[in-house]
Amino acid sequence: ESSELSEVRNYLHTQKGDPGKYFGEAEGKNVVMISMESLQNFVINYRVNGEEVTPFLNDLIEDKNSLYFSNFYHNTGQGKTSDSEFIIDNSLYGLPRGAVFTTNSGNELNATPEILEKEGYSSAVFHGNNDSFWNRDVMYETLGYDTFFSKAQYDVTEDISVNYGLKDIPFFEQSIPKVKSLEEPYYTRFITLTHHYPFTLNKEADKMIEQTNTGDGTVDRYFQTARYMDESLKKFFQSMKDAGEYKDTVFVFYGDHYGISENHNRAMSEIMNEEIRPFEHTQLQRVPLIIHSPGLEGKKMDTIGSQIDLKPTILHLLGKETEDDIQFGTDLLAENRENIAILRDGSAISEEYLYAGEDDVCYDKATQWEVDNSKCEEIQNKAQTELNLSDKVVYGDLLRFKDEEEQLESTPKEEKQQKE
Ligand code: GP9
Ligand code: MN
Repeated sequence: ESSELSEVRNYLHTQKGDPGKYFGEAEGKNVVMISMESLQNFVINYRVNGEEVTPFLNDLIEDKNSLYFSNFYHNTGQGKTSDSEFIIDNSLYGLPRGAVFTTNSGNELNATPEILEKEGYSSAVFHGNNDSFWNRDVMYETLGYDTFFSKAQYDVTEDISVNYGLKDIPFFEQSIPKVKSLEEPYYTRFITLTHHYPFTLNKEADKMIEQTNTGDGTVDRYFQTARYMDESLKKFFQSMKDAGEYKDTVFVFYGDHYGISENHNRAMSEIMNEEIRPFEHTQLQRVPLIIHSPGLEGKKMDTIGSQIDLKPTILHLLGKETEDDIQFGTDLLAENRENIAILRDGSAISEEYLYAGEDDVCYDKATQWEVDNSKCEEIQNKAQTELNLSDKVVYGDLLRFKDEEEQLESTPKEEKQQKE
């Protein structure tokens, strides 16, 4: 059994990116992860009738203390938001079908909250929906979270709800005293909700920009709810400053998954001013990633990466080595990492090529032309290898063998020989 884990480990040992110059730059700081519902990267700096959709995020990207990644992809599958949470906390892929949160919530894992607990961190998740949605109440125990502030801990009235639950602005407002109650340093995730399909708002005051007019209601409403969420982030950021929770904190804003599916390609081609081929569709799987902390040296990065890379990136920022971890991602800030993103459908993106998995087409990125599939063979195979190995870890619950192996490794040689 645990020879399977060795197979994974052997593969991963050839894939490492060394911690870069940002290692330890946020040591001892709180971590605030913000899951931005359905936010795709194309809305960044996009304007509707001259008005920015995400004015707060656009400004934050320009801040001298912000790192912005413009080639950052989501890796999620059917588990949507829950997949993004799983991927980010474990640096393992979600599953080809179903949601790990519901199918494998009893697995042995080595998630970020558990790792940071050993460094003296507390941990919490904040979300305005029922605690059992996506089996979160069960899975957060497995991931090692201390506290889950869900709908029951918020004052949720119809007046301040829309769609799935509490609106983002009151959600963040009510979260502030809860954050203040946490023991520092903390590792936290805030999961927004209002910018969720079918992108509806129920108060005129919440509609801060016009809709677009492609005639596709989903696409047209998308910009309005995105604008509302952006406003909630702005208010939250300011409130954290006012509450004295800013100075010692690193903020990680990330999009959880796409919001506009390929069923809306006609309207999207109008929005993007280009035909949506498998190439553009794959590029639309980019989601925003902004890492911000006072004192951090900001930069715009064109590094190609994905959610799977966040765990080592964050742990390295906090000054925690990860070389013995079973993780499929690499530190986005490492200098020698391979520039690649692998999506759950088998798509893969490198600097030179883009392989669109579902359509089995290969593109040269520089010309954006379709090229012979052999050009993508290398990244296509790498994607298959990684997804298969990660699936083995999850389906086989292989991390339960990790501690055993580590004990063997740390046993003095003679004793080890006797054991064998
Ligand atoms: C539900 C929210 C949305 O609580 O996280 O989930 P999604 O449908 O985006 O996976
Ligand atoms: Mn979501």
